[in-house]
Amino acid sequence: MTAGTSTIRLTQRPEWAALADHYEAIKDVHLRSLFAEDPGRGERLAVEAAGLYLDYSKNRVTDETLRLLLALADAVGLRERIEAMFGGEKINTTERRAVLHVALRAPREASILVDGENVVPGVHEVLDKMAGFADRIRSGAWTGQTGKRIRNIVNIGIGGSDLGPVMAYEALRSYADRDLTLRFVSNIDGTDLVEATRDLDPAETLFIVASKTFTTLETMTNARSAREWLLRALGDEAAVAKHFVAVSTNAEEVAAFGIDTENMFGFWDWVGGRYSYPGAIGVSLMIAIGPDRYREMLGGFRAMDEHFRTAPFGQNLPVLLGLIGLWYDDFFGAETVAILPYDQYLGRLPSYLQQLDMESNGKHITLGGERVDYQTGPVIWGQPGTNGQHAFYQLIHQGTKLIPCDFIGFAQTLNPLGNHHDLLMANLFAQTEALAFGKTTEEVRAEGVPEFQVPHRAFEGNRPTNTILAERLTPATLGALVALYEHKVFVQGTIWNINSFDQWGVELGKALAMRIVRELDAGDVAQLGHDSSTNTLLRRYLAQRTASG
Ligand code: G6Q
Repeated sequence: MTAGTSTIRLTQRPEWAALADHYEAIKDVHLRSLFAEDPGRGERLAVEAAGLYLDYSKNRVTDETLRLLLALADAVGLRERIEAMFGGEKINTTERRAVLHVALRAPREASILVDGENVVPGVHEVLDKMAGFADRIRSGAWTGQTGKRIRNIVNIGIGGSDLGPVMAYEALRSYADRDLTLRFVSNIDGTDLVEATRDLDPAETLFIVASKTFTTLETMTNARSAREWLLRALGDEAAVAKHFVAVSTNAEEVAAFGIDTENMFGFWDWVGGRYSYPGAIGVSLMIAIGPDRYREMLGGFRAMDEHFRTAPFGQNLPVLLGLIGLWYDDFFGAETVAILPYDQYLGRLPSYLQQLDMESNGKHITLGGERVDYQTGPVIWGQPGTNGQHAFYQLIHQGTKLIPCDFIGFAQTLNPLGNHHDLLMANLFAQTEALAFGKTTEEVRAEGVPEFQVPHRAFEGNRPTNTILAERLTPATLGALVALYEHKVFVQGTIWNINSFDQWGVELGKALAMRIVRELDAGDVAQLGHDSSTNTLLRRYLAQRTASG
């Protein structure tokens, strides 16, 4: 048995039963009472690490709730599981792999063994190679086939090989070399590649083909079309070596594509796709912000890793975030979590966290192979504030669903402009206040609101939020923030006793379409062997495809 895995069913544990009883006792307690009873609650239920301040006081928890949740974390062996992950044990049991994204940001002198071999020197070798390459692009020393310097970088990848780099590039845009144009192509819809390249000069364009397996249909299809686009302009096959590099674990396929494996940045099977951007998958980001800023980002990841590994659970940001999330998910029946960054640069963070969380904890089979009898991962969604306030916040305030929210904001803006930043942050603070405390009918009446509107303009409140505040959005802050959520997902997956590191549902999607692709190639409507709905849709598609042909 791997350290910390358990054979006791989660719902059979006394700690679970204690939480279920406790839920009955406090489910109707209002945040208004919790704050009234404890004037110091706002300062007390807060914790800070790696430059992030987490205020979790506006949650429907008491000291007893936290005590019971922490007892559950201890009972399932969370501490041992953390050590197992950091120690390189093969905790991804369905794929028999270690789970070592933390090694991607380990310091040079660290030692992490996988099958008796220290993987850290290899990590730094790749980081150094990436840095040398990034410097050559940034300085203009690396030129394209015609001798022109590279001004455009197009990352071709999907899922874990896209969402991390694009999110982090957008987040750190303010630190990027503005003379470089970065684009990210992921969708197999030809529109994505066509629109990304239409205004680019092929002689100044570098493609980074980012694919762990180097077999993913979308990425390989886009990479082949990109090569054709390049060769149409530059003619010479030799141009591929100057205009294509790869990030992959599959040297054979990279070479078969025509990319010099000298220009390949490697990673390892112990890094899951959605956990991979701090390593070679982030090479596009490193080109944009430069190796020094990139290393600062890794420092932020590392600070949160160390905090997660060493801080007592009661003061541990990822543990607290994970436990509080689980409290709503499993006991209040909350189905979703909203991620609401009050920073335009973090516009892609909700999509990134959506994959991180939903692909990791969207599982219903335990490590022991049984079906769970409790809820696992929530639906993750969100948009940057204040835009969402004018769209979907209505439902969060007055709808029938309980939606725990994470608000993320910064004390300083990277773009000072009049009083914009105070207005932005005032909205963040006001939203969390309104969600927690609401507005009673008496308060509404006292404002002189006509009686027929009173029930509509009252707010129940008691809607839970976390607030994460940092001084400024820097590469290090971003690293700490991403690591916070990675470890939060780990905490929850550990308690749910599921494998957060496989993704068989994604594998299914990769295989499913291939049969239909062959049928579309053949174009033979008589040979379709699906259900009547799929057959009819395919026939219609084939008929209209030809008609518009
Ligand atoms: C992530 C998933 C998935 C993966 C993509 C791309 O954890 O496994 O999103 O990253 O399917 O895979 P490749 O990098 O192999 O092209």
